[in-house]
Formats: sequence, C-alpha cells, structure tokens
Amino acid sequence: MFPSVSRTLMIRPEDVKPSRDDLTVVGTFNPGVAKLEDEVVLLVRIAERPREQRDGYCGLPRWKPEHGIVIDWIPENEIERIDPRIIRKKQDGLMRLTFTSHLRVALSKDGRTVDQWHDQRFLPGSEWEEYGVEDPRITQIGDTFYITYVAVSRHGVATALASTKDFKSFVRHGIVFCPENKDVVLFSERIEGQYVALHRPNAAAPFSAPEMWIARSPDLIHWGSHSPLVGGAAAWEGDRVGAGTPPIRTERGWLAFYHGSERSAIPGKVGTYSAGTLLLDLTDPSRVLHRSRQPVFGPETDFERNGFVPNVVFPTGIVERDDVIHIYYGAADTCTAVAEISTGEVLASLR
Ligand code: MAN
Repeated sequence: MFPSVSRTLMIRPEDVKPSRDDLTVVGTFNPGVAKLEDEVVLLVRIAERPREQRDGYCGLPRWKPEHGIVIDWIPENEIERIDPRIIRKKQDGLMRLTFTSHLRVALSKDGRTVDQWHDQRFLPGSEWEEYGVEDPRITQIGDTFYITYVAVSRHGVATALASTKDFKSFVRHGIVFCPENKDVVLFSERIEGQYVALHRPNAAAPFSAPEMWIARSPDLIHWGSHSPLVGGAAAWEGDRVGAGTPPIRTERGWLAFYHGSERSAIPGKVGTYSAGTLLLDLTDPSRVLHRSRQPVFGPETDFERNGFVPNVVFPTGIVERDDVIHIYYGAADTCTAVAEISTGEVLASLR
C-alpha cells in the first residue's frame, strides 16, 4: 500500500438529480477522466433504479427504442438474485441488471471538487446498450478524446467506442470488442504505427482465466494481434483482473493502475476490489516491466467499504498535475473519489 495516498470523496448519488422523476440515483461512480484546457473533465457513470418498490415484484429498467427507459415488473418468485447488481430470470435464464446506467459530464478546476455539471446526458442509444452504458475510460489522442465504454444488453457485455473534442457532442463508433469483454483502455500514442489497447475477455467463461490482454489496431475500430498480458496471480486478484486507468507515459515505461478482485467464498457476495500498478515497456507494451505484488490501495475508508457493492476500489481515470498522480475511482459502486500520490513515490515503488 502507498503510505501517503490521500483519498477525497468527490461525488455522491445525492449530488445528482435523477434523469426522470420515477427513477432514483444509486451510483455516481467509475468515471472516465481527461484534462481539457486547465480543467479536469469527468464522464461519470450514473446508475439509476426505479423509485417505486412494489411488494412481491422486482422492477428492472431497460432502454427501448422510441420509448427511452421502461420498467419491467417481474414477480420475485420468477427471478433469482445473483448479487445486488444482477438477477436471472428462472424461466429462460435471461440476466438483467437491477439498475440502468448513463454518463454525464462534470467539470472540476482543482480536480477534487465538482464546479459544474453539463445538462446533457450520454444515454443508451442502441440495441446493444439496452441495459445501460457504463465505466467509460478516456484517452486523448491528438486533439480528440476517445471514450471506450461498456455496452450492456441481452446480447452480453461488450465495449463500444465514442469520441469527442469538447465533451458536448459525441460521435458513436459502435462496438469494438464483442461480448464478453470490458475494461478496455487505449494508449495515447500509436506504437510502431499501431493503436494499442488493453482489454479483458470475461474470466467467468469455463476455460478463461482472469486475464488482461493487449491488442493492436490500424484505426481504433478493427482490433487484432491479441495476446495475453497478465493474469490474476495473487489471491487479491484471483477472481477478476482488468485494466483500470488508461496507461500514462512515464520515464520508466507506460504506467497503468488496474483492478483485481478476490474470490468470495460466500455466494451472492462480491469479493474485495483493490488497485495495483503495472509498468509496460515504452516501445513494446506487451513486455511487462513491473507489477505490484500487493494492492497499492484498497478499500479502507467508510465510503469505500460501504455502499451498493461494499469493499470496492475501482480505478478508471488518471491525471498527472504538478508531480502528483490523481487516480479517479469508483468507491463501493456508489461514489466517485480521487486518490493522490506523488509521482516520485509511484515511480519508486516500481523497482
Ligand atoms: C458487473 C459489474 C456491474 C455492471 C455489470 C455489467 O456485474 O461491473 O457494475 O453493471 O457487470 O457490466
């Protein structure tokens, strides 16, 4: 653990108005983050669920073309609750989320407090976003910000790409990694002429291990040259391991913070999520130069230990300012927080 990491709670669900009167905000977390002029921009995942509770029923939101969000009321005895986030319909095995997510832009001058929210929302907009858009990661390449985000639907959990120059209008480029794949982060430069991404095929499939992969592309849309990069080696990352923040260039190599979760022995309970560091070679990022053996920070404070999913630290954004690395992360699948560590301390830990 970094001894001097300072953590600040930045955004709570009660800070944000729901997108509709019949919904309630349960999460403002897992933000994509970028520097825009002298401000920090956060593209925050807003999770909402129906305000109404009906006895004996579970209200499941989904996006429907021409209607927007609709709520399906399913009798409790027809569903099985997997964990607080997910249910399975007994009849046909269909998985559903108990909430739906969209994205919203927040601006911050000091990187710790939100000064302004944009009114407009990045909402689900296609069949493969039926259950929501989640967990954006932002990488600036030239004068364009590229956003990889999770698109969830009955077709599975996929990763889509969008781009923007101003965070006011967005271009959607469709799915770039098909189900099941998420935690996709882009490198900020082409390496040997190719764009590079880290991605995470679903570790829950029978043959798959918890692993992060690396891939290359000529155009950010078509991805190939896939190879496994790192697997969940230690117990703290034995259940899931995936990219967290996009990698940043340092004098020592590409530095990225990733997440790992431990396997929980209790069914329906999600294992603790913590953050680790990864250092990749500057010219051949498929070469791992260093990896933290232990988490560099994990859930400790009240807002990381208690929430919609307890004991979660999930890094998604990174900004370096005045020799301090700011890591933006989701805390307990509920809030957005920022951890600050001096760049010197982070680099020293990578030896
Ligand atoms: C996991 C979690 C949830 C997310 C779903 C679908 O269960 O990461 O937060 O909503 O996957 O992506």
